[in-house]
Amino acid sequence: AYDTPYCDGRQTIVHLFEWKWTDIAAECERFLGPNEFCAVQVSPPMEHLLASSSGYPWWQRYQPISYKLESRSGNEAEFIDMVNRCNAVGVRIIVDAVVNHMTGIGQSGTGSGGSSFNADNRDFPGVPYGYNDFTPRDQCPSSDGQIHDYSNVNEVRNCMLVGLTDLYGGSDYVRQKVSEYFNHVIDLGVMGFRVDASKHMWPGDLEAIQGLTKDLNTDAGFPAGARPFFYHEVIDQGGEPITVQDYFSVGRTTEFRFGKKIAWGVNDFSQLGNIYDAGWGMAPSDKALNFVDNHDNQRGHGGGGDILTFQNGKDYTLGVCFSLAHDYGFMRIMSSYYFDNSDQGPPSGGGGSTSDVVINDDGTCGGGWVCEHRWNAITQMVRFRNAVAGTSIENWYQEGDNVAFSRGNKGFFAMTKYGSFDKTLQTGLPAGTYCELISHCANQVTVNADGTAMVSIHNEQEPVFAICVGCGDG
Ligand code: LAG
Ligand code: CA
Repeated sequence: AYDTPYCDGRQTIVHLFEWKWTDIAAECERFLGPNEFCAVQVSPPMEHLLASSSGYPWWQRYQPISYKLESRSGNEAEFIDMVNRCNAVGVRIIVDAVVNHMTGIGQSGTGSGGSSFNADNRDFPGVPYGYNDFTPRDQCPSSDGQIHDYSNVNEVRNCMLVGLTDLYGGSDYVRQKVSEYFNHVIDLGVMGFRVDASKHMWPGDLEAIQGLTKDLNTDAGFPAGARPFFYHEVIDQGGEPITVQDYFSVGRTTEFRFGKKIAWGVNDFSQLGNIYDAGWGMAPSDKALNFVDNHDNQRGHGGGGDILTFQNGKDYTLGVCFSLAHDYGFMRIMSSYYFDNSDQGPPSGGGGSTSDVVINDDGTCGGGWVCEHRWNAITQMVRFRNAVAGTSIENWYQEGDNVAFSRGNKGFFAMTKYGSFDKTLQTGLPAGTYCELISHCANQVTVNADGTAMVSIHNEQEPVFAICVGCGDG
C-alpha cells in the first residue's frame, strides 16, 4: 500500500540535495515538469542543528531539533509555495524524514527555527520531547549506549547511531508526534517520505506511525484514498541480520546493492546481464528504490562502497543511463554539488546560508552545483524510462564493451564504452523511422520490417543510443 507513487506514469525521482525551496520551485517549472520527472526528494525540511563549529556541514540536517519547517533550505511559507508550484506541473515532493533520533549527545543551544534544546537532558521543547521519549537505556545492550555490533538487532535499533539521541518508537507519544509531522506535510500536499535510518527503527514502530498518517491530499491532485508513498533507508549489503525484506510491509526499501552492481557492470559490461540478483537478497523490482549513488555514499558516508558518482564523468553517465533504460525498481537520480571534503555543506555565501542554484545559458548549472539531472543523456533517458514503463527487457546483446536491449516493443537502448559503435541489431520495434533521443533527433534511425536496425554511436562524451515508440523530441 505504501509502495505506489502517484505520478501519472512518470518514473524518476531526483534528489535535489541541499537545494533551497525557492530554487526547487523554479526547477519544477522550468525543467522537471517539462521533462516529466515524477518527484523531487528534498533535504530534511524540519528544524535542525546549526553546526557552526564544523562549518555548517550537510549532515547537520540529520540532527533534528523540532518538526517546525524552518531549515537551511527555507521556511514554511517557501516550502508551501514549492509544493504548490511543483504539484501544479505534475512534479511531486518527497520529504526526507529523520525520525530515528534527534541531535547528537553533547549538543545544546538553538536550532535553525529558533527552538532551544539540550541533548544531554533529552530536552527538545520545540516538539516537545523529554527524557521518557528516548529509548530506555536498559533496552540497549551495548556498554556505552552506542551501536557497534551490527550482528545484534537490539543494539542496531535501540542504541545510539553515531551518538544521536535515539527516539523511543515504541512510545505512543513519539508515534503521535512523528505522525503529526507527517500529516502536517501531507496536508501541505507532499506525496511521500524517504525515511532516514529505518534500519535503526523497528518495522512494527514504523507500521504504527504510518498507520496514523492521513491519505494524500485530494486538493493537491491525488486520488481519493491514496496512501503516502514510503521508501525506507535500509543499508543492506548482505551479511547482517537486518534485511530489506523486514521492511516490505511499510513500503519500498533503498537497494544499495543495485549501485554496486552498476559500478561493477560499467567496469566490465559482461556483468550487466544480471543486475537484479535475488540470490543476494536484493529487493524485487516492485519493492526497490534504486539509485547509482546517494548523498552518503558519494562522499564515503553511510558505509561508502564501490559506486560511481559524478566524479567519474562518462562512466557515471553510462551507469545512470543504463539504470534508467533497465526495468528494475523505482529509480532515483542524484543531483549534487561539488565538494573538497566529505563534510562540506552546499555552496554558500557564508554563515550557514545556501547560495542560489545558477543556471547557465547552455542549460548546465554553475555556482558549484553539479546538476547531474540536467546532463543531456540522463535527462533524455528519464523520458525514455517513462515511454517504456511496464515492458520487460528483451533482445539482450552484449559483446565486449557494447551492450544493447529492447524494452518490449516500446523502446531500444544501446551504449558503448569508447564512443564508437556500428552494428545491425534486433530492436523488437515496429518498422519505421525513429528519432534518436540522445541526439535530439539529429540522428534518425530506420527500423526495418524484420525489426532490425543499424545502431550507430559516435559520441565520446555520451556514447548512448535510445529510440522509443512515440518519442518525439522535447
Ligand atoms: C544514516 N543512515 O541510517 C546515514 O547513512 C548517515 O550518513 C547519517 O549520518 C545517519 N543515518 C543519521 O541520519 C549523517 C552523517 C554523520 C553525522 C550524522 C548526524 O553521515 O557523519 O554524524 O548524519 O549529523 C555527525 C558527525 C559524527 C557525530 C554525530 C553526532 O559526523 O561524528 O558523532 O554527528 O553529533
Ligand atoms: Ca533507533
